[in-house]
Amino acid sequence: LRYEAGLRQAIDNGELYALFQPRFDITGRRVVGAEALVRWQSEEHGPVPPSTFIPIAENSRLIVDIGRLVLGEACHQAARWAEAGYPVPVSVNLSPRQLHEGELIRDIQDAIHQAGLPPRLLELEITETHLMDNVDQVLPVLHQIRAMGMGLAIDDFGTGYSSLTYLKRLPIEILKIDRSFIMDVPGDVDDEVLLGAIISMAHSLNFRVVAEGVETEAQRDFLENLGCDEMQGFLLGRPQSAGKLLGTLRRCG
Ligand code: G
Ligand code: G
Ligand code: MN
Ligand code: NA
Repeated sequence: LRYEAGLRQAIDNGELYALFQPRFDITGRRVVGAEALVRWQSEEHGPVPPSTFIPIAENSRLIVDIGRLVLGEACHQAARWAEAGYPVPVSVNLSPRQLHEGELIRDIQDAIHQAGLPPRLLELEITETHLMDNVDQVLPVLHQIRAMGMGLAIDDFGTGYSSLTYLKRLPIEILKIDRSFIMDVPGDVDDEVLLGAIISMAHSLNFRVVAEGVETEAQRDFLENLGCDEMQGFLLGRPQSAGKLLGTLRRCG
């Protein structure tokens, strides 16, 4: 609880901010988007990793405030990239609570209006596990998001147990394959086969497929051969400031 109060204060003090990780086409030549990832630079504790404070925030309503902050910052920066001639979508992670509490749709509308961002340049990510555990409550919100013209991606795909044919009935167009499936390829035959099956089935159902956590050229080659569409990972770009991302766009936009 003390930690929660500290986090509350950190939000008010402006200690939280977003970095942006570029997403590339599978050749690695062009940036096709960027994912907003929240960071906390604490006056008191130094940098606090999201794996520490996101779960705390998710256990309170703080995640709604953090989500709103990231959404605002992401839309603002994506509008600036677009003005500079690089209209690539920004992705924002949604927490379960944001989908159930608070005023998500209004927060989204406020963020894009204040930034003057075309809705198609905002994409929202929801994890497979959360989606599957709450389809009935979440589905109407997903339809609203799509009706407003924004993109929807399923995050950490493969860690839950949903079937792609089931997912296809939801208004989702992008599948982000969890890093755990990428980690040991090429080499781990089971994962190689699994990846190939996921990608080809996803394509036959018209999903766009993004590989997460690509760290080596060998992984990239392997994914390109499987026909994977896009990728994210340390090989091509770490989470970086919005200004640095603009530089990346100038080189690879
Ligand atoms: O950036 P990093 O790999 O350290 O993020 C760790 C975890 O925190 C990831 O699962 C990521 O999805 C989550 N995360 C990062 N930024 C946000 C955010 O703005 N909102 C939510 N809900 N989760 C985030
Ligand atoms: O859960 P989600 O996919 O939203 O989280 C993305 C997280 O993955 C971020 O914390 C980001 O820092 C991390 N990440 C991104 N690329 C790589 C990578 O190539 N390797 C590893 N280990 N982590 C990565
Ligand atoms: Mn994500
Ligand atoms: Na993910």
